[in-house]
Amino acid sequence: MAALGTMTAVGGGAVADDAAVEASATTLAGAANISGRYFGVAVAAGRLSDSTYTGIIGREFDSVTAENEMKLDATEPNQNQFTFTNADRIVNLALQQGKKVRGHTLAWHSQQPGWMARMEGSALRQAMLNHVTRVATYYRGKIHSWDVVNEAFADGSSGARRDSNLQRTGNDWIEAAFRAARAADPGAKLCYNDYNTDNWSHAKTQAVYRMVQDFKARGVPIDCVGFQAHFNSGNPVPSNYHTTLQNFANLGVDVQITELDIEGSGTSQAEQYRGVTQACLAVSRCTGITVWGVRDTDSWRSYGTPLLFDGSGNKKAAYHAVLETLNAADPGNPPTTTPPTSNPPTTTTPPGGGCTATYSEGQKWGDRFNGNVTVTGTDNWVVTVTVRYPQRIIATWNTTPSWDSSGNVMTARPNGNGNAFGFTVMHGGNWTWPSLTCRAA
Ligand code: 9MR
Repeated sequence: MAALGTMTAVGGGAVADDAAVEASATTLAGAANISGRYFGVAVAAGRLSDSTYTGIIGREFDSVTAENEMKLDATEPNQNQFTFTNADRIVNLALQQGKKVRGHTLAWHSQQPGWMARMEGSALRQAMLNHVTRVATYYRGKIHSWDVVNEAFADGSSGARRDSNLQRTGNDWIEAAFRAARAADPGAKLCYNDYNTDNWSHAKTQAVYRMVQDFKARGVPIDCVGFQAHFNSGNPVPSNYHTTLQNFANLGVDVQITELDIEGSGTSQAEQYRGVTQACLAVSRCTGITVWGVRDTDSWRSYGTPLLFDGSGNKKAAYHAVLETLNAADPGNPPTTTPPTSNPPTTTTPPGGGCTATYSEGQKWGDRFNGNVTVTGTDNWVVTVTVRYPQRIIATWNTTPSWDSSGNVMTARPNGNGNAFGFTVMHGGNWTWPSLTCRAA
């Protein structure tokens, strides 16, 4: 057999022998990317000065979720006063490193600021929709997937909605939140996220399933369902987990494992992590996995040592099980890993614009690529970036763009006095360069 790990170079003309393409990745994200998936982690702003912590994040993961910093109490501590400082520290770190960001969360019964927790009725409904709109608008273009609504169903056998001040505003509060989120950020995938929805036969799982089925039937904008996947001995990984993920995917939504942690240690923990990873890999619409923290000591339930790295940042057996499983994935269809060699011209200078916008390629991955725009000319110009279906811009940096209603056209200029900005495109197999125009503002 040929040597391992030799990938055909772009434009090299050689056709890779399947048996030779046993490329083995050495990081979680690298291994997840083999099958076009991402591997994410929950990040706490308060730990960003810990270099072991940031080193592992930088190396292993290609998606981040703010563990608490985008929640309602953090982003709107007083009504209509929004603070994004801590959330931005996480978002900017991620985008600078070409990582995706999962937004968590826009509407939730828990971690509400005091003013909201005391509200009811139509005032609360309005405040909730305002929150969704303002936060999703602020992060427009930067969020891969939003947990629009979190944990809205009751535990136990009732299959009912969870009682909360939001639920008491009327049963349609969830769809109202999704519609507001779609209007605010048409490029983000919109997810419903919950826990204890892993076992297909549980009433809560069935209830969420029926809601998603109803939303799809009535055209409520929902793109994905998040399965938190907090497991322990009382709530082990169910044997029908794959069935659950597949059944939801069959409704026409993506599924994502959003907060994975499994209490335990050693081989037993490692095998449960392997099972969850295999279940996701077996469902083509399971697009990625996020673990809920880096090291055991970073976990919200550190006593259960539920994560992939120990307190010193060493890889645990569970880490190796996940890496090995991801590496064994069938590359399937997609990913598209080979970008085309010919592209449109790098520069577009529209007549009378008085400015030039130049595109240059950034990093490329199986599912997305980065692009950079440099602008020269007199002050007060604005650049239009158009991407082609099924491409979507999922993140931007050094710019605060606005969007047309299709979500395909972004109007942007560099922040401050800068002359460059950048963005990440999910390409869906279409590697065509975005087209640029530049005009006087
Ligand atoms: O990990 C989060 C922890 O730091 C917070 O104290 C807690 C407060 O509710 O929220 C934790 O994250 C939760 C997530 O936002 C939603 N699903 C359950 C997670 C674990 O409790």
